[in-house]
Amino acid sequence: MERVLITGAAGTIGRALREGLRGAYPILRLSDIAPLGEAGPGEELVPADLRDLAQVEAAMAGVDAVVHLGGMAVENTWEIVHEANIVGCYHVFEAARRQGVQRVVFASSNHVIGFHRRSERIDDRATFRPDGNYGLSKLFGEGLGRLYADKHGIACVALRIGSWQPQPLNLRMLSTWLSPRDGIHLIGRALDAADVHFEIVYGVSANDRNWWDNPGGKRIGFAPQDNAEAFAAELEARMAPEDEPEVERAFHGGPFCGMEFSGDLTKIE
Ligand code: 15L
Repeated sequence: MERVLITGAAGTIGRALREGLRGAYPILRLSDIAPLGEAGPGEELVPADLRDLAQVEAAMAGVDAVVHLGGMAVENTWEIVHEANIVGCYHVFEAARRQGVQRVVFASSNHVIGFHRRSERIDDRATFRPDGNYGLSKLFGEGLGRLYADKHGIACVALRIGSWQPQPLNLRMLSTWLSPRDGIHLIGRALDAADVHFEIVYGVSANDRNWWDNPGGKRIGFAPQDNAEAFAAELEARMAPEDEPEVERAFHGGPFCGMEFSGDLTKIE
């Protein structure tokens, strides 16, 4: 692979990836609407607004693979999520098709399956249970990945990222934590693995309390090394499960499930 594009390269994961993939491919092309600083050796900077298809297409010219991290990374109003993650993500896949890009690595999220109960262990075939506008937009992105793989032959790996943090910050993250080291390795495998058509892979470290089986991860050679359990004693000394509101601690998606919740907890299987 000669040239790899990263959208959202100025964001948290984007900045870590810029460092982590340095030298892995001859050219790393970085794109964002936020400032990207100076181009380093082997880097190209191509700013683009995901809401503008022509700009996204220009950023995609001559690219072999794209890691799509851009857009809204947390819950927000429908209008904002729609523009950034529905329209923006469509532009990424459509620009990739028009420019002959071979592979899209799509940063999806655990919030696609957020309303599964924590008592349930799931895998990549679990029913979609989005927990807000953001989760719904990631579900749409996974749908785009599937469509463009089947209809246009663009390989796609959708990464259902858990909690990308330097270390777990609360008890939920003892299950959902993805260390930056494992995250960079994961994205590298998603770019380099052979024989990919469409895969859904959970982005989670080797946590003892993990809720997600990951056959797609095995298929692409993802072998996480970090385990959130190393932080468990310290977190449990400071926090109790009951500190999490009832709705949040019932489901995989945690706080996203609790936002604007007006449902009936007893009716959610
Ligand atoms: C995500 O998808 C978000 O981007 C991030 O901000 C966290 O909320 C994470 O999920 C999580 O579930 O911890």
